[in-house]
Amino acid sequence: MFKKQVGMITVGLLCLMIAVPAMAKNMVFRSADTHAKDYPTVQAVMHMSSLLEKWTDGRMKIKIFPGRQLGEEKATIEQTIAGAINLNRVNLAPLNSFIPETAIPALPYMFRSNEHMYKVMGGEIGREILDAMIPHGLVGLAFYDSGARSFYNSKRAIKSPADMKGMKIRVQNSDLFVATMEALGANATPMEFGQVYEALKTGVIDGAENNWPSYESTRHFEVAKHYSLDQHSMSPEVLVMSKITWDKLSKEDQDLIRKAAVESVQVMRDLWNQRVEKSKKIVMANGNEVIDNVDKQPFIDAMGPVYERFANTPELKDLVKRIQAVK
Ligand code: GTR
Repeated sequence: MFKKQVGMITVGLLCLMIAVPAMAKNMVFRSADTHAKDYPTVQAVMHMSSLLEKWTDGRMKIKIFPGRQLGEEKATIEQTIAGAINLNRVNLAPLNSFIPETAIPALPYMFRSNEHMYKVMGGEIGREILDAMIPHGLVGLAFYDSGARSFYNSKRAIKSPADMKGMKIRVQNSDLFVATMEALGANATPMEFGQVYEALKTGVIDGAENNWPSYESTRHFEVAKHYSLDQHSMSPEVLVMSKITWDKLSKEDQDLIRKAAVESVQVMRDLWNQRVEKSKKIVMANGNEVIDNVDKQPFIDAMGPVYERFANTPELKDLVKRIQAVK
C-alpha cells in the first residue's frame, strides 16, 4: 500500500515536471551579431527581446552580444549549432556551404528588385528555406533586409567585369561568393568581416563588397573610395535559433519567439531604410567616388557557370525557377 502511494506520488511529480518544462524558470537567450549596437539588425533583436519580456512578464528575454563579442560569424554559427549560443543574426552567405538551399537567394542577380525579394523571402519560398536549416541544427526565425551588395575598392572605378581583372576582392566564407568573383575575373579572398578594414588599409586586398550600411559602419569607405553600384547580390540576413535551445522550449514559448521575430522584421525594415540614407550621406560627404550607372548586363552575363554550379539538383533548379516566376 505504502509502496503504491510512493509510486503514485513519483509518477505525479514526474508528470508535473514534464508538463511545465520551461515555463517555471526565467530564460535569457544569448544572441550574437557581428555588427555594432546601433546597427539595424542589433536594434531589431533588441526590439524582439522587449516584446518577449512584455509578453511573458520578464520570463523570456534576449541578451545581445553585438560587435563580434562572441566571435566572427563562422565561429558563432558553429557555437549556435552546438547550443552554446542560443540566437544568432547572420547573413545567408556563411550558411551556403552546408545548407545548399541558402545559396539560392544569395545567387547573383537572383532578385529583380527589393519588392521581388520581400515577396519571395516573406512568402512560402522563404519559409521553405528557413525550414531547410532545421536538419543542420538551426531553426530559421526570420529574414532581415540587407539591401544589395556592391563592389568597393582602393584602386579604380569598376564599370565592367574587365575592370576587376586580377583584383583581390575579399568575400565572406562562401564558395558561392568565391565562384562569383572568379566568374568576373577577380581573385577571391575569403576573410572574416572583422579583418577587412586592416586588410584594405595595408593593401592585402584591393577591395570587398557590401551594402551601404556595412560599407559605412565598418569605415571601409575611408580606405576603399571607389564604390560601384553593380548590386550583384541581395543575400538577406537571417535570424536563427539553436535547435538544441529550441527543442527545450514548450510549444507556447516557441510560438512566442516566432511571433516576436516576425514582428521585429518591420522594425528592422524602417531602421534599415533610415540607415541606408544616413550611410549614403556620410560616404558622399567623405568625397568618395560612387558609380551609380554601372551597366549590369555584362555582370549578369558572366553568371551562367555560377548558377550551374550552385543550382545543381532538380530541386534547387526548380527553386530558382519558382523565385523567378514570382511576379
Ligand atoms: C554584412 C552582414 C554581416 C556579414 C558581413 C560580411 O552585410 O550584415 O552579417 O555577413 O556583411 O560581409 O561579412
